[in-house]
Amino acid sequence: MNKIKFPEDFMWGAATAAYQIEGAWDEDGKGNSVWDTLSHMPGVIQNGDTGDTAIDHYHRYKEDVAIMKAVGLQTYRFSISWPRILPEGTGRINQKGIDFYNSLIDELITAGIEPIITLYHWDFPQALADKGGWMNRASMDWFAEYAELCFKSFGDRVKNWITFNEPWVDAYAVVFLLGGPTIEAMSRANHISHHYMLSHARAVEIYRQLYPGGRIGITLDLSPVYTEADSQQDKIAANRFDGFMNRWFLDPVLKGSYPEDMLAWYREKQVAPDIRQGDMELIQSNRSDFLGVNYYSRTIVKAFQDEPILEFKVIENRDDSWATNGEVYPDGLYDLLIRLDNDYDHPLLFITENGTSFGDEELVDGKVMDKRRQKYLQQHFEAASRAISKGVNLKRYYVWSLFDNFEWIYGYSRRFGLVYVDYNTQERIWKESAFWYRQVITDNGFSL
Ligand code: IFM
Repeated sequence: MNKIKFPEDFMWGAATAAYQIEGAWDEDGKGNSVWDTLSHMPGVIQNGDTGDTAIDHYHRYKEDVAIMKAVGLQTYRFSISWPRILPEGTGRINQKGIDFYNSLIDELITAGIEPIITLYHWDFPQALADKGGWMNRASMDWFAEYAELCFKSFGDRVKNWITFNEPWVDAYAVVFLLGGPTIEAMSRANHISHHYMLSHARAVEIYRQLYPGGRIGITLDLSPVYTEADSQQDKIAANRFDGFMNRWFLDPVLKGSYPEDMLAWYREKQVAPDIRQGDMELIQSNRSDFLGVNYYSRTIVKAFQDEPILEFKVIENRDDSWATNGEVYPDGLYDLLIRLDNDYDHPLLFITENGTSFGDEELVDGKVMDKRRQKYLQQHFEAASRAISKGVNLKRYYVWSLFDNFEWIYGYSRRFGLVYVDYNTQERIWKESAFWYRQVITDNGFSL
């Protein structure tokens, strides 16, 4: 039997996000987010689901922290709902929102669980969306105001911060949902992504002035890219996909500049962002302390000249009978971690999300026998351990997710949790994988 052991200082955790678990969508003075708006539009979310109640974490956070403690989590990643503390996005502060997060943080610390906060996990204030949202260059001032309020309210106890979750999905997914990149859609997404990078840099700058001893980074959804054939054209396409999804964010946050090849490509295609004087200096002087990696799957691409802007085609490689969020490919995590270590000067890495969901998960006799999830996690933990043994500076692992929750446009149809939630009663029931994870944490490893 092969024993996998993690380093002494390695930390195990789980992750969630505000809109996906909190509920209480219009309680205690909270403002609306774009997800409140979207989920109330008929036909947008599967089964007409909304995050109105979600898993009612807003009212049940004490019970939920007790579950985290029982599972043995050493650290917990959650996000703040921007409109819960700033109902109009800027200006007026909602003290009840601040109180909620203070209580949650205190509860975590009392339970011996280290909090790590994501500032922005997609639930953008509707009031700011009405002012042009992230397309508006003023968004970096809005975000700076919000970030500063969070740092000042919670920074005495929270020492690890994530500015953005998966900016690529937030900026570019729409491009694909609407049927592929047009000049207008790509140009828009590139503008938005530049505003994310500026907002990130501003938040890093503010945080460092306030709390020089803490750490601040960003979470990117990264996908290692492969080709099916060995052709030169496909390799060029793979490099472009890598530039489009991975390097477009990795380079600014870790190196302080955009990848030259992508910038030139976007300029040629007339979809480049509007980079103004001083922007790159701001980005350059506020690089991240750590990188949060969300890994779900790899991407296989081939050259496709008929696609007018990016000239690649993603080859569908899903295995929906097995899992959602793509093919199960643990070696991709290994390849990705090694690549980050090599190309970005040995950065401090946290896996801020990794996990899987099944459409057919059921409670039978009070139990959820999710051996598939356990296998999935075990394979990915093993890949992470292999990367660590090669010298990669990976220090934390957050499973997505602790609880079943609202999976965006899929509503409640996909269950990612270690803990099952009965959405009728809000009862939390440990899946088999939660018991297994508790043992992994206790042993700081497992046997294969
Ligand atoms: O649920 C999402 C999360 O909000 C962001 N990363 C991927 C997860 C699973 O799809």
